[in-house]
Amino acid sequence: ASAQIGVTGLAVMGRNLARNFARNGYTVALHNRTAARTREVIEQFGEEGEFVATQSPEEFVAALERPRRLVVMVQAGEATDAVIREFAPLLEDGDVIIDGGNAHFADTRRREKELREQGIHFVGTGVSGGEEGALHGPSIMPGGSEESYASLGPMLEKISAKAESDGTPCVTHCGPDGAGHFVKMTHNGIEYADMQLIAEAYDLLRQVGGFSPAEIADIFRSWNEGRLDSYLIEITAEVLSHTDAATGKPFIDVVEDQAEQKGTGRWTVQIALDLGAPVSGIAEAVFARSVSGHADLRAASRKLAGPRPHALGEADSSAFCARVEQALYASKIVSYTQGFHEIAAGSEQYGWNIDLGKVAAIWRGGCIIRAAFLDRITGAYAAQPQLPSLLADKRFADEIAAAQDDWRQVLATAVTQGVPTPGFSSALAYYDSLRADRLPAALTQGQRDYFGAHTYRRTDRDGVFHTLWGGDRTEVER
Ligand code: NBP
Repeated sequence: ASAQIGVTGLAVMGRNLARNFARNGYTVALHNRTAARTREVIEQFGEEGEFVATQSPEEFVAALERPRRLVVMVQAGEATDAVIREFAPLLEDGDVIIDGGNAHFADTRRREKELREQGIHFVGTGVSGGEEGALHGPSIMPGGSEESYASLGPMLEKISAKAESDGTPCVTHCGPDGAGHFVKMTHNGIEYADMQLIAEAYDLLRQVGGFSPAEIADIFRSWNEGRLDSYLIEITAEVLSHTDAATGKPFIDVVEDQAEQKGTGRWTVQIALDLGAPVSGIAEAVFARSVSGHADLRAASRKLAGPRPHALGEADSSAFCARVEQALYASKIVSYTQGFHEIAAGSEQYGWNIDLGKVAAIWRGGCIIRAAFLDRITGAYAAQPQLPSLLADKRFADEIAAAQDDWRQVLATAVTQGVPTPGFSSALAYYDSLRADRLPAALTQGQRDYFGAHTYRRTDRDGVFHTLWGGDRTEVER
């Protein structure tokens, strides 16, 4: 046995992670269900480091130093269970299986428990950054036992991305069992919200601002020099400035406007509903993709009454552009506030004790939502580890205060002109709901008590009350 780590599942993610380990000086055992893929990796990349190619699970396990560390990088779901069933009987006490796929955290909790009973550590690990990240340094979100992290952590720290501002490795032990995959799921939910907000900014600049895709690319490039500096803004500019070779048109105009999804955004919303965490921005982002995909419904609705957006005059459009930047930034603060709320709620529900500041810190590099903004969130949690909400941080609150007039104006324009802005709008609604002195929830409680005797609490004294709506309307205490 000579390999410090092994990777089974050598499609794009697995092979690139294996190469990353090898490039960092580790000897890496390789395995794949279809052996041809293993040979291919050796042929193409064998020179990059020390690999041990293996043909069977037995050979793979035998190639690993103890405690064995096996990274499973196969399709999430049934394939992961199949691989675990195949390998677990070959392992011994203290060995570690690392699932780097996009597993649902509930599956990870189940697998961790089953394997723990067999003396095997199971580390459900979020890996973000796509294939490039896997090769050059992803953001890594491992869960599992403390003991497994002690053996695995230093290796993950070596292959991970490093935060640009201070060189910290973008990996942290998120917490027990499903914590890592939960953090990764929420990362993806926030990614959905970020993408939706950027899409709305683009749409407004195009339809109301009257800018061309190339001009909007330049606007995003300039935003990328400021507080919105992020990977997603950077690639947005690249996509918008690209010209379709076949037609000579802007690439954005030849792509069908129906967004697809693989499911992690949807999970984030489903779980948030169970936890009672209001992630309205992420939900709107998931629904916006879903609305876009309903081609028939959209075709049947195209003639519905309403304004058609028209471009502002040139002088107005540059002021509008600055306002859209404010709206985008304020909405972004809200969507991160909501995402971190969900992580806190999950951590509380499952007893994970997740350090939100560390989560923000490991998203600063390697992953899709990496951004200068995450340095700010890291700083906010460093200053106040028990921060109840990002909006409770003075700097964020001040920034929203400064942005809100523009944010409201942008929305007023969007509504008047008939441009859909579910992300911007829901972010502002959330913000105003939190600020409100009184919410109409009091009426909701009254209605619930009326039709279902669901009871209510009073503002002026403790206790649970019900009004005899069908009788003389006296109040009784329950
Ligand atoms: P895929 O998700 O396309 O999975 C392909 C791999 O799974 C191949 O190695 C395949 O083996 C193996 N596999 C399957 Br399918 N069924 C199997 C079974 N029953 N037993 C053993 N092996 C089986 O690969 P990927 O895109 O590299 O992603 C790997 C994991 O990483 C996924 O969970 C994905 O969600 C996650 N992820 C992907 C990205 C990304 O950007 N692509 C980012 C972050 C995380 P074969 O060669 O024999 O068919």
